[in-house]
Amino acid sequence: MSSQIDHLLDEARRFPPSEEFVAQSIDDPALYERAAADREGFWGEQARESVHWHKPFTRVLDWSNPPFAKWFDDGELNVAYNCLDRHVEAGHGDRVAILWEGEPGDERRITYAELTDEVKRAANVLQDLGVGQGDRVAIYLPMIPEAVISMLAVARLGAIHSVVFGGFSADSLRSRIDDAGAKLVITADGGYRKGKVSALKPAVDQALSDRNGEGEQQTVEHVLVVRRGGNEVDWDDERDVWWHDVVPQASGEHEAQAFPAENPLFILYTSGTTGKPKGILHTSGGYLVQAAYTHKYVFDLHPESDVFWCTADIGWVTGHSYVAYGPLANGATQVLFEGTPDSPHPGRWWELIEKYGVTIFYTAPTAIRSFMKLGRQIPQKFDLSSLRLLGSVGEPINPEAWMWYREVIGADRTPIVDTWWQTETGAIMVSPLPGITAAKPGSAQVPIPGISIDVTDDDGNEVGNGNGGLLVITEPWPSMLRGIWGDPERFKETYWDKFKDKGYYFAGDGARLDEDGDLWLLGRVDDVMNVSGHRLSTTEIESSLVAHEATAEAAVVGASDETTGQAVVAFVIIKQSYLEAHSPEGLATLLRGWVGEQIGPIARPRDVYVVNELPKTRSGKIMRRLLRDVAEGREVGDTTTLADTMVMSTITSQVK
Ligand code: 6R9
Repeated sequence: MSSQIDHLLDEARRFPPSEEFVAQSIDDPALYERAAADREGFWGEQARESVHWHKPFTRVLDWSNPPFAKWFDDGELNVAYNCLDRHVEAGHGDRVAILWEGEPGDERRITYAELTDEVKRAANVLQDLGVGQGDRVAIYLPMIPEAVISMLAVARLGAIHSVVFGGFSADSLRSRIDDAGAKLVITADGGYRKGKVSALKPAVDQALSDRNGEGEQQTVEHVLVVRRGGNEVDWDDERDVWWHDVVPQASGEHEAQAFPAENPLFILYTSGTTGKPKGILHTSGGYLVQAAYTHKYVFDLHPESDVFWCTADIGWVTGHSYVAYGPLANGATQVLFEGTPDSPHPGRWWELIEKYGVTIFYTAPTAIRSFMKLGRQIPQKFDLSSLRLLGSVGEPINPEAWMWYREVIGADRTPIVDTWWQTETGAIMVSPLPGITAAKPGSAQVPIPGISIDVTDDDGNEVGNGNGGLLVITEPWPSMLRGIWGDPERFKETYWDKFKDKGYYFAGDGARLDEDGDLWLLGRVDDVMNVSGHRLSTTEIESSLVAHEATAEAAVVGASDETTGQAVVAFVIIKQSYLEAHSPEGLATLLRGWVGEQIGPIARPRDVYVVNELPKTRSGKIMRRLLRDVAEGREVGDTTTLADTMVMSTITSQVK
């Protein structure tokens, strides 16, 4: 990738933590030293520090059969006990675990003692419904406390959950239920979304009735239904059970049994670029250790005083590791919110930060950019002075958005941690440590202590500082995926075959190392374009477009082009003030010229389309594949994982 243009790498701004922040921070440079001196020993220490073991492990890592790792494998633990009972036993039962707010504004404040009690009851109910160690339970719920309670109840029994986004269709739900062979589905009648009740139960009914072909085995025995929306639902007396009929009545006594460290904890489906979704499998000990360790040090957590808020849905891996497991394993207090950022008004998130005194806030660049579009006057109406640390996850955060986040939300004072990781990695892998690292806008910077990452060429050779290539993980890590559910071949093929000789994990992301050795993520490798023999990154051109005052959001794709091989095609959302004063043609000329100046003529988009929305998944990732279809004049492909399936027809009509 040597012919890439190094525009992003010119970033010269540095933001070291303030003296005040450093003075109170738990981050310690010795973490890096200890991890570098004895990696496995370091993980052993973290595992003993952050997790309670019913039976201590004697071996940290078994890597005798790569890529199938075993961590802490002769140890035994109960994941739910670690997130609940032990905090109560340590005298923190009265500490608030969850500050929940529903979309209509209803509230629930749940202490660790109450949460423990509720999970014990739910675990007893699940047991009565036949759930035991190793059984799969599908969870299809809105962001209500029962979502977290269900996950923990499943974990408590040594069973395996598979959380499916509440926004996914009956079809997606059915394929996930079938692939995992789920025995039980936990759902709700409906949940609130943008002022209305959006029904969930009908999708479950449909998923369980649509049996296509004879081969399909119905594995689901029961559906446990939480009443949330109050909407009418169809009922199957044999199969369906109301949560409120059984959980409050169940016994509050439930002793957590210990399970082996490698007992599976969850399956989470992630869309592949081709083919059916992959069921990413995580196990108990290593996953919990790294989720807790990263939540503690990356967010500089003070569990007795911080109020943490991760805005991710539990249907995303970020919701697993930084809503359910990390914060609860660390005994933190956190906000859980059912609604969307802009309902009933565009300042809803900032209002919640003010109301609950949130100190650590973790969200996605897509959300930050949409707030930028609305303007700083909205957050400025609220008191955000409780915030002391901000985090970003899900995509590269362009320097422009990073600066806005820091200045407008963080009062030009809070550190920002840009955290790189994946469903497959289970927990954060690359991130600044806020009490130590001098942050650089747009760069995720350095592997956290204990993690070994490199950037290599196609043959696995290090590219060295100042160069770009492929992001690889060179050593196994505790929260690594243990496989793809039911498909060990695909697991090897997708992640390990590319660098088989070296034994590296291939992440599928392009990255560059700058002269300081800091990492810059460039997007999925499939999104890299080749224009007249130059490899250009979508991220870089998007960052340039967003750096122009007129642009609120941008997505760039490579479309086949007779002369240049591929051509840069940009889809941009323009800020209202510019939209009123300029024609779409004028704006396209303006932005083409801007990118040409900022990066170089080779990066100048062939086409710039002004649109009012971009196609995104529920976790906020732009689906460039669909835009490529539009740019190449093809029929638009599969849109089932989009948050809003109407977006593509709007874009297609705007482009014509
Ligand atoms: C946690 C999560 C994983 C992919 C990953 C990469 C992108 C995530 C990022 C980032 C740049 C960051 N990604 N965090 N890119 N900077 N800080 O997002 O998991 O949904 O599995 O997505 O997201 O491309 O490979 P997942």
